[in-house]
Amino acid sequence: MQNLKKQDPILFKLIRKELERENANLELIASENFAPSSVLEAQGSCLTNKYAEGYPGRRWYGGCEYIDEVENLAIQRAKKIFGAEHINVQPHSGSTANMAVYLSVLEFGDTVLALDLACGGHLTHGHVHNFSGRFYNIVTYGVDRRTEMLDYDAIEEIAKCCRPKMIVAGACAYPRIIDFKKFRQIADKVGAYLFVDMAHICGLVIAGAHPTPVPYAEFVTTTTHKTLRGPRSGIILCKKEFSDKIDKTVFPGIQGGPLMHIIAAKAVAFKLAMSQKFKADQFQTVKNALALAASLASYGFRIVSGGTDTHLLLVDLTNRRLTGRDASEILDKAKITVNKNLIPFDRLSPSVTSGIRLGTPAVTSRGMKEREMKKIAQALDILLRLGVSNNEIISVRDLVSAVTKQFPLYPELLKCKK
Ligand code: DSN
Repeated sequence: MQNLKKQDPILFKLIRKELERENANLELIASENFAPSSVLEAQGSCLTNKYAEGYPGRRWYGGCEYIDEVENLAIQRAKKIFGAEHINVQPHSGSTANMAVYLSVLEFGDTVLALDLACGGHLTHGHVHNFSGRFYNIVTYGVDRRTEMLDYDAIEEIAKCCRPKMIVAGACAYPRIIDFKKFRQIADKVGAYLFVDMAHICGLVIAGAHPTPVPYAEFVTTTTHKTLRGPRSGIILCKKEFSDKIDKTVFPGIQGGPLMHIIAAKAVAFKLAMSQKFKADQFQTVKNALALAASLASYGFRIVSGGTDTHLLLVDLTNRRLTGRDASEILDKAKITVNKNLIPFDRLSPSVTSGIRLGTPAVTSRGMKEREMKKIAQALDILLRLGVSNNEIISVRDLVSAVTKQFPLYPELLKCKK
């Protein structure tokens, strides 16, 4: 980044500081990860210069011969890793991917059945201020009060009652395996489309560490930057019969020119996702989440639903007399990054919360294993107590520093002159 350093030293410094922060901190936000350098390079390439409205072979601009090859490569690779009939790689984000699915087959006012945000759903699954909550009649299902897991019989009852045109499955803060086959059966019983947002578990699905929704759902969307470890963006997978509708809704329906540098970076991420290393990392991500949950439970933390099957866990802090907001602030001081999160049937507001969400994708990408998860649990046990002292925070910061130094991030970038 020597040109950036010369021409915009202020911005160069900020990027450098963020690089150092990412390297020095323990990143436990379940939706974050570290894109490989090859993904960053494709994102930073000259493809950012090119307008390419339309689709390969059908563009509104000249000069798209290489751009077409880039997009086709991304599509072919995605088809291979997901086994999908049709792929649109142009959505700028997970939210626009979701918007395109709704707009392709629903009318405004149609009923959509989706997971309640308070039980782990996403904004685009019906939040009152989001387009989804404003355009559609959203009915929600939750988790069972006792098990804190999805209750498919209860979901079926709600579906039979509200007769949705679409059922949305998928979550941001649900730690258990989602049974997509059961969702398909429910959708069939009420004549609804099934739409799965697999953003969080995408990498696990590719590796076979979580069952795939692709055979069961008409529509599947995902972001590409979470467990998949690609650039910040989204894609849509659908059955062939909906390919025209989806493509037309993405462009010209809701987007103009595609971000070709990002599509190129997605193609790189899809290639890397075919490797044995990627597969092993995804299984290790789950093993690490299991180890972290078990270790935290041994310190007396209550893990929502009693554990995890995936890359994330929710920790209820009620018995520690801390809120999620307090916890996240304390952890920040010791360079451990998490997010506060509602737990099912939370009595606190979304900006305070009774819990935190922890995820293992980013620490696993750095090479950490069960041994480090035990150290992280020990650090959380020290920090998440009412009245933790400054000395304790400093001692954990030293522990974090020792662990992160063992697993350097982007070493070639850090070596560059400041
Ligand atoms: N905001 C993301 C998450 O943190 O789960 C979902 O898009």
